[in-house]
Amino acid sequence: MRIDIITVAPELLESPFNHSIVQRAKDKGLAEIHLHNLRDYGLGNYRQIDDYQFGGGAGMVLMIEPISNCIEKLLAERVYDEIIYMTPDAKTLEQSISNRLSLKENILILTGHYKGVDQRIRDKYVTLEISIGDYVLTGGELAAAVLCDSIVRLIPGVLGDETSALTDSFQDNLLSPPVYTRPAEYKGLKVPEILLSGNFPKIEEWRSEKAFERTQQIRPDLLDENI
Ligand code: 6GU
Repeated sequence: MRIDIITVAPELLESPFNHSIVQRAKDKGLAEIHLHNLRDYGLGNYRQIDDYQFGGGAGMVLMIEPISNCIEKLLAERVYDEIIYMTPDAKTLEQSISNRLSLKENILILTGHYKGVDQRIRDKYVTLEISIGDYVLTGGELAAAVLCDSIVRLIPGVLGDETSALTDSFQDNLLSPPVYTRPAEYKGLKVPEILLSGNFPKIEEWRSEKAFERTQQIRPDLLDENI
């Protein structure tokens, strides 16, 4: 998979993509991530990329021309399966979206800043708009890092243990059950007996029960979605 990201702050994305799962995917040749600094497409001597909004109001808007020039250059090189705009005024990211995106060849991600981008960019190029939750970040870069991490770890071959992504929270709209490791007792705090029993059907049953209980307590809204 190839992911291109257009951003005004590429340095915010370098660290997350040079560590952990995403680095592993890059090393294995399963994912490529290319950052494009919007400033390189800025207009005039000052490389202008934003301007005041028509109609007045506080906050700058990213201009159509630099973004359009950058997108057109990339579109001339390859076909994108999705052109995604990261913005708080969009549908919230869910596991099902990451699952679907992990099967794509080429994804282009545009991250906003300030008041966002000129609406004409969204109308003309963007095929999918994603928010990562109901709160406001300074820019879309951290949101793009979240999206990419959630996608890249699902690419077949990226995770060492092929089954581990399947048992994540949310893969079945349930939160994960509690987990424990050695020691079996620490200062009087014990691991549930069942996990030490070696009775694997019973252990699975216990885990399902706990996952359901936890979901019911913390995220009952997820259970409605299972119906
Ligand atoms: Cl995608 N961008 C920004 N700026 N804030 C957000 C967001 C995105 N998702 C949640 N908050």
